[in-house]
Amino acid sequence: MVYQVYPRSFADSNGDGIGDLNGITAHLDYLKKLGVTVVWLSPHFDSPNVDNGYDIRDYRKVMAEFGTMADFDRMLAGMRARGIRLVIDLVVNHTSDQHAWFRDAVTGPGATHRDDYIWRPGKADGLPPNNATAFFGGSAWTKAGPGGDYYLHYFAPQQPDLNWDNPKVRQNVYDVMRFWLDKGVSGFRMDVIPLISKDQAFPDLTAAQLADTAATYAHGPHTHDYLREMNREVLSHYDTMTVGEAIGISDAEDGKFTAADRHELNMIFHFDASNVDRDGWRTKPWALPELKAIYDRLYGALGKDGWTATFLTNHDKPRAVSHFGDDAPRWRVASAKALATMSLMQRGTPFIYQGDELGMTNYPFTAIDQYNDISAKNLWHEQVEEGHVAPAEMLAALAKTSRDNSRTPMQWTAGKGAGFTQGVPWLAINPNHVTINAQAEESDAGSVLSYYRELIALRARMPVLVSGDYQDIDPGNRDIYAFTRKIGDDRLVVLINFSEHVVDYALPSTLRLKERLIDSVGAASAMAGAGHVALQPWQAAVYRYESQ
Ligand code: TEU
Ligand code: CA
Repeated sequence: MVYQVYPRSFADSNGDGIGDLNGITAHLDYLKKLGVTVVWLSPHFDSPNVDNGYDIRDYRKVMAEFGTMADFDRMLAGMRARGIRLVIDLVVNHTSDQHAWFRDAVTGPGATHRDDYIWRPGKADGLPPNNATAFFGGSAWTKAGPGGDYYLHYFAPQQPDLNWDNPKVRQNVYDVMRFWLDKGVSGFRMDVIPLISKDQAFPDLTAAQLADTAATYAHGPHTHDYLREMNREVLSHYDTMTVGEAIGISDAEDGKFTAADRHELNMIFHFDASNVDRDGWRTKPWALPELKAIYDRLYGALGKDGWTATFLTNHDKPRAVSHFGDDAPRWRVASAKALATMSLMQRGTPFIYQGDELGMTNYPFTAIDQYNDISAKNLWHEQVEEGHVAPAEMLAALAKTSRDNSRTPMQWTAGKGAGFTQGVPWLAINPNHVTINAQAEESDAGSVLSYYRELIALRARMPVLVSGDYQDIDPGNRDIYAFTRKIGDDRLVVLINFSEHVVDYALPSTLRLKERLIDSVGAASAMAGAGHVALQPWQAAVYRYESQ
């Protein structure tokens, strides 16, 4: 049961408005009580924070705002004492432009670290080496330093891509990994890992390739060679867990990263579910059967022995309840519980993003200056300031999709600063913390938090929920998500009402309910032996069943 901590927004221990490692240490009992067994910590390394830590200046140093190495060691010891393992973020497709390697590289051709990065001359007509675009807008190339060459950056210009074809670079990365593993961390979440290998010819991209740069950049020639080398040289020598952020990778390709006999990674994140309503930066309508089909395809591709990670959101996505549920006061609690049931009862390793266990919602953004995220700011610049999109249209899209929605501070209490900080928070706290907060939910048996604890405990005691077969028993239903999990005689059916009306749901004729294991509403919805269940709006329940 993995819990993602975004350190900047989790808990501020010293009143500077920025979450820190001591703040995490202070809340370890909360994580323990929730039932978390692994923490994934978003980057905690020294960084100028152009992209909130995903631009690393020194891989062996703790970000000053987050604390010291002694604080890190204390946090790790506190986790281990509670049986919680720590997985850290490995961001090695790129470094910060302030990293010592790049500062040397940029001094010109012939610099010691020049070939740690990717440099190419521009085209004769003053254009960059090719037409590749960066995820945060503009060209993926920036001209810098003497010699007039351009360097490659798939993200911001302040995030130059490392040259993985240089064996020295790979050895440096492996040394960084050993440094943290030797300290006692238990693995890595690997940032944009499919992007590390590049087609070094850098041909101009076609319009189709440019329309999906994630898929284009994710298919370099040597990615799997490098991952196998990393496994052989580093991972195989430690007891680790690895999860790759597989942007641009289809579910059919999952096994190339995760099949046990390939010795690469343990699991990867797929983004199809979180992109079900996305069309570039715009949103589009979605229906439940599309979401169900995504899970079905993934399990189909994985086969019986494949393994995956399931998640509803992370620090790059809107809040789960605002995205897939209904965050209006009337349905927020019910729909957050429904989504938790969907995610935590799936096959695979569940990842919970901080605050989701409270049913935290998107922030009510109304103006561009409320945003912190570089991707929102750059999009505004490219689309609105350049006159392509009306401000109101972009503001409406950003309010739904912005990464800042999930980055607002954790809501611990109803008080000023939400129990997150005694100072001025680095990003505004959602005003709804007066009702949505850990303290209030702690003492409420009907809260989202209480329900998460129940679900996690259920999963922990029932192996069928972890590794049992998954089958969607009603894929076309637009209101109800109904799936079974089974191993031998251990048979469970999960029923979730995604609609805002009561549904009298008839089970397949071969299936009879036996015993209710968990229920998000607590209403007596069906008796043993029943063949149908009246499901309240957004109600979710898990039953044992028997086959007739
Ligand atoms: O994310 C990769 C990535 O592609 C996303 O930023 C994507 O652009 C976004 O989800 C659009 O919705 C990883 C990190 O998770 C992210 O925070 C970093 O900004 C990015 O890599 C660069 O390191
Ligand atoms: Ca702080």
